[in-house]
Amino acid sequence: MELPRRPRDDIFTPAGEFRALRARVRQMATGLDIPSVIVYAFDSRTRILPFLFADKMMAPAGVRLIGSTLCDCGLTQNRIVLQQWTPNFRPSLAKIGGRVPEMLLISSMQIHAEKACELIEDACAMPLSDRPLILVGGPKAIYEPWDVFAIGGAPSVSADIAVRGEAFVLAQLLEVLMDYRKSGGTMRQAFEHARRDEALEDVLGLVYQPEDPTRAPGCLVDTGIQRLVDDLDEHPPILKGFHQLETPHRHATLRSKPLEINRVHRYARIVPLEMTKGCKFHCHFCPIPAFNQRTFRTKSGNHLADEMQEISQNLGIRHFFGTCDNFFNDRQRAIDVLTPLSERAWNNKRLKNHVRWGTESTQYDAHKNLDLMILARRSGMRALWFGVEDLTGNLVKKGQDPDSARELFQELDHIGVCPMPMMVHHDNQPLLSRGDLSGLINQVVFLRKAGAISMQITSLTPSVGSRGYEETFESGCVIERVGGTRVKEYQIDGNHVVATNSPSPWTVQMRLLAGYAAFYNPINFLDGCIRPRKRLFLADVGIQAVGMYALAKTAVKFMLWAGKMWWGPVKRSTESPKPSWRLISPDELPKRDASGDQADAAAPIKVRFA
Ligand code: B12
Ligand code: SF4
Repeated sequence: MELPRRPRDDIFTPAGEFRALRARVRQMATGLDIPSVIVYAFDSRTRILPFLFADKMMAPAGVRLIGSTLCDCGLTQNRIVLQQWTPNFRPSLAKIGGRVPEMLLISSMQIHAEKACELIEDACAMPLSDRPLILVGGPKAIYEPWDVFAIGGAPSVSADIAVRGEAFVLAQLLEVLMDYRKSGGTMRQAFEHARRDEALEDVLGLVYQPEDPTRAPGCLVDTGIQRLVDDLDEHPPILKGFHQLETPHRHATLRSKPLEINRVHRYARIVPLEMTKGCKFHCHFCPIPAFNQRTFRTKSGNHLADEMQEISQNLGIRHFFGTCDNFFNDRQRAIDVLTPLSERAWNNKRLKNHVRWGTESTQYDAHKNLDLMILARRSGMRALWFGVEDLTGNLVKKGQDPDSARELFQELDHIGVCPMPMMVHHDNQPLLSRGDLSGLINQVVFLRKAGAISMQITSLTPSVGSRGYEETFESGCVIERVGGTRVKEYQIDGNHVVATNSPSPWTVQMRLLAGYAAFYNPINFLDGCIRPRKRLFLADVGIQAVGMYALAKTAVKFMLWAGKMWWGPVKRSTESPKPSWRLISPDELPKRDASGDQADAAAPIKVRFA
């Protein structure tokens, strides 16, 4: 099911509120020293084409923004641990400035959730007096918050709060907690007292257990859908997040100091940068429009130019990946972003000569704005990823078609922007077709000829939070168990085939492999060398070489999964996963009895430390 949306006139926070909120919290945090550790959960079993190398070269934008927000709220003692760099880290052994962290903030996608749960389990094994306040955010908490409570059926192994919103929600939460924490105790105690006083109920976007679980057994309090910050320029300064990164290592503890700023570029070679958010389409397998409450938000071109310049000058990083869902979603906004980027210059060189960036767009919108591609190139754009899905529109129709793809790719090739298509393979698509373009390999070959530089092929997978999620399960195609073993969360990545009606699902996995092999192969590599693409020669042969290497590694994983499915038995499910807890609004929570030791809801008690 999709996330609900707020009433049209109540989607956004008031303009300037995010900045003002941070200033208020900063004031409250004056003189307090609250160490926190932020962890990006990462399951290395997900390392597969097409992100085999990119995944380790990035310091994700979400955790950086969380770190910047904490810092801008006056909580400056933080460490950001990326599990892809520091896989053995254990929160229970963490010390920052010799002190046990008061907050553990975990960010997780669904595919990394097992690792997130292990982190929670480790923190929950600490004595209660030391245990940090555990917050979980990111896609796992947004779409399936219930999974981070009573992990493995153990009530004591739980996060304290699942945050279903963006950094603004965290700042709002901090404002409430600081009111308690400033008079003493720890952040976890502040949370317990705030919850007891019902002070968290006005912070939209939180899920937590009721203070007294017997008041609503099996229920979690859900404070409602978040408000969004409309103007992304309101976000805190970008560099703050980079100052908090943990140096990559294989120890379970933290280093005494964060990674020196002048060494960040050695590890974080590509910077994911928030540029725009949202998409006007409504594909049945995608949760993005609903998460954004069908809005489209951007940073201004000048703000982005400032951020790129700052990062380039201070960190020496040249490559950026815009975390857009559909960059060309709105023509005017695209112009407003691209123009200042193309005009920015420092040290007598234009921005495009200092940095390069790429992002995502639909093929339809990019083609509609073909005339803007030269401006895009002048602004430093060097690659554009397209959700082509299926060129024939058999899976989803969003204006894509072979002719416009060819025209677009050729234009991009001509001006020096790499076209990077992303395909979704589905049951109605044959591997090869005759006389038309419906076959997967036909499309891959067609796109390669049209100028594609890279290729992503995923299989249609139920995406939690999307319109078609439940329907996919109910259609009976979703695989629940293979060889008696339950499909794991890390396998729900689109790379492992986990949803197909095919009587031989292993063949579908092998089709993905064949699709990749039709793109990354020695013939295409040699072709790229002999008949070089004018402006994209290096990118083409480089990506072919890396792609072939990554394909060899991916093939092993694909074949193992295909082998398991071949051996079987494959058991499918007809029921979508049900939440393990019921989410109730604060109003549904049975009120406390005025007699007894629980306070009357009408007169909430305020517990403060002396
Ligand atoms: C950029 C991106 C990537 C990049 C970089 C990922 C990275 N490590 O940074 C690349 C291309 C590598 C990538 C890969 C994949 N991605 Co991706 N990706 C995105 C994208 C477009 C933007 C993410 C981002 O940086 N946003 C900007 C930052 C600032 O926002 P944010 O991450 O959402 O974080 C905010 C909040 O979530 C919250 N928050 C986050 N963490 C925490 C923690 C706490 C404690 C708190 C309080 C708040 C909080 O606050 C943050 C700031 O406001 C999102 C879609 C989207 N628009 O969100 C998909 C998305 C995250 N990806 C997704 C998927 C499925 C994948 C892949 C599996 C795709 C594939 N088939 O291969 C792979 C996985 C690779 C791997 N092994 O990890 C899904 C995850 C779905 C889910 N339920 O988990 C998303 C949501 C897209 C979708 N389908 O909806 N991805
Ligand atoms: S075009 Fe892409 S981002 Fe937009 S709804 Fe469809 S899949 Fe999601």
